[in-house]
Amino acid sequence: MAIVGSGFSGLGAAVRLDEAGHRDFVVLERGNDVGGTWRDNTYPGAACDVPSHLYSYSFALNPNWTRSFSTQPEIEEYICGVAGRAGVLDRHVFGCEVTRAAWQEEHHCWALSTTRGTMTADVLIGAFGALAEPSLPAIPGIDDFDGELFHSAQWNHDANLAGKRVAVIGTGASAIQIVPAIADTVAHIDVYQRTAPWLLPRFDRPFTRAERWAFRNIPGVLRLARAGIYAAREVQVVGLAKNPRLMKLFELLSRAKIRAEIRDPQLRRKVTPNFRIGCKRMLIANDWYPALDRDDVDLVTDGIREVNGHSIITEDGTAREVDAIVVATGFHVTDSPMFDTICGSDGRSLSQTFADKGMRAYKGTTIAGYPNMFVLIGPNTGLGHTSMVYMIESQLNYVVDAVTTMTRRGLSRLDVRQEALDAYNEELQHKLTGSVWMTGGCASWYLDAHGNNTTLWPDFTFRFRAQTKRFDVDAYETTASRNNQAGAVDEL
Ligand code: N01
Repeated sequence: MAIVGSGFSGLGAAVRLDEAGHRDFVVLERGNDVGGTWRDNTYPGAACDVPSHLYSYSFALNPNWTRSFSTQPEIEEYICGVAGRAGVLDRHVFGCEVTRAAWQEEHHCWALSTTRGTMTADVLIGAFGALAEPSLPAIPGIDDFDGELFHSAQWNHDANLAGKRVAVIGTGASAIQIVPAIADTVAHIDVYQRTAPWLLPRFDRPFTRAERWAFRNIPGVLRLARAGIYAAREVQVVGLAKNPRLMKLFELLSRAKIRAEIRDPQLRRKVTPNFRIGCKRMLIANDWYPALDRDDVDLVTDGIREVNGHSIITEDGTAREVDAIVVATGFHVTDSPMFDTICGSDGRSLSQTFADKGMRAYKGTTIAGYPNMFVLIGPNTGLGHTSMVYMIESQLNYVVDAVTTMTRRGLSRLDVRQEALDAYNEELQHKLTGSVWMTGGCASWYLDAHGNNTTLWPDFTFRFRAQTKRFDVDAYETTASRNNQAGAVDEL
C-alpha cells in the first residue's frame, strides 16, 4: 500500500493500518518530516481554532497540552511524537513527491512515479490534504514586486520584517492570526480585505497546573474534556446545516464584539460583513479588531488593481508603498493540482473526472473508476465548526475495514459502483440546499466553479462516523485476486 502524504490523515492511516496488522505500506511524503499543514504553516501567530483535546487523535490523547487552543509548534511536536511512538517512521520516504499515479488494469495495481523513482502499490491512499497547495492571487505585476513576497503557508523566516511596511492580502483564518502577531514588530501594515469575515470570541487560556495534573492522573478526564468540546461544537450544526435563521444569535454576538473592540465608526462599518454568519468559515480571535484599530494598521477595502515596483495600487488609483507583501489568500481546495496526476481505469485524470459535476466521491473516500484508491479528507468531508481529525478517524475506520475485507476475501480490485456514488451525492446535495453555506449570500471556497458545495459535510459528524464504521462491500464491484480466486469465491 502507498500512502501519499504524512499530515494528520496520512500519518493516522499509517498508525491505524499498522495496528490492524496491515504493515506492508510506505508513506510517500514530499516534505522532510511528518505534520503536513502543521509542518508547513509556521507563520507568526499560527494556532488552531479547535481546542486541542478534540483536535488530536482519539488513539493518542495528549494530557500535556499547555493551553486550550494550541499553537502550531505544539501541534507539530504532538504529531512528530505520535509518529515516533507508533513506530511507523521506518516506512516513511521523505523528500518524495508523487508526480503521477496511474491504475494498471492488467495488474490490478497503481503505478507511481515519484521524484525518487517508480513503484507499484495494490492500494493507494491519497492523504495529500485539502489545504496543501497555496493559492496565489492573479494580480498584475505581483511577480515583479521589488520587495519580499511570500504566501502565509510558505513563510519566509529569513525575511526581517522589523520596522518594515507590510501589506497583508486576505482576511481569512490565516491573516487574522498573522496581523496581530506582527503588528508590534513592523512599522506599518496595510490589510487588503475583499470580504469582511464574521468573528467570534476565542476562549483561549493556558491550562492551570491542577487541570494538567488531572489530565495526566485522573482516568477519564481527558475523554470527558474531549466529549464536552465535541458536544458544544456539534450543536452548531443545527444552525449551520438545518436552520440558518438560528445563526442570527451568533451574528448578534459578533456585532457586539465589533462595537466593543473598535472605536472608529467608519472602521466598524468596513469590518461588518454583509452575509449571514456561517456562510464562510466563522473565525475566532480577540486580537483582530484591536489590531485593525491601531494607528499603524490600515484596512484597505478597495480592490487591488496592480502591483508596480514597491507599490500596491488599488482600483481608486491610490498607490501604497510597501517593503513586503504577505499573501494570505488560501489554498487550491476544489482544484488541487494533485487531481491532474491521478489517472483511473479509463486513463482519465481526476481533474477530468471532476470537470463536469465537480469533486464527488462515495462517503468522501472512493471514486468510481479509481479502483483500490481511498482519498482522505476527500469531497464533502470538510468542516467549519469542529475537528477535522474526527472526520479523518471516521474515514480511517472505513479504509482499514476495506483493506481487511480485501485481505480476508482475497480481493485484488474494488471499485465503487457509479450508482452508489451518484445516490450518495444526490442525498448529500439535497441536505446542503437549505444550509447557510448555500443560502447565506456569500462567495466562498466551499463552493466550486459550478456553484456546488463539494467540500463540506452537511450533517452531524456522528452521522458520518456511523456511515463509515464498516466497509460496505456491496456498494463495490469486486474482483478476486488470481492467486486467491478459488478461496475467494468460496468466501464470497
Ligand atoms: O485562506 P482563506 P486562509 N485578492 O481562503 C482573500 C484553515 N485554517 O489561509 O473572502 C484579494 O480562508 C479572501 O477573500 P474572500 C481553515 O480551514 C485553519 O486564511 O474570498 N483577496 C480571504 O479573505 C481556513 O478556512 C486555521 O473575498 C483575496 C483570504 O484571502 C483555511 O485554512 C488557521 C484574493 C483567504 O482566506 C484557509 O484559511 C488558518 C485576491 N485575489 C487556516 N484571493 C486553524 O486555526 C483570496 N483573497 C485550524
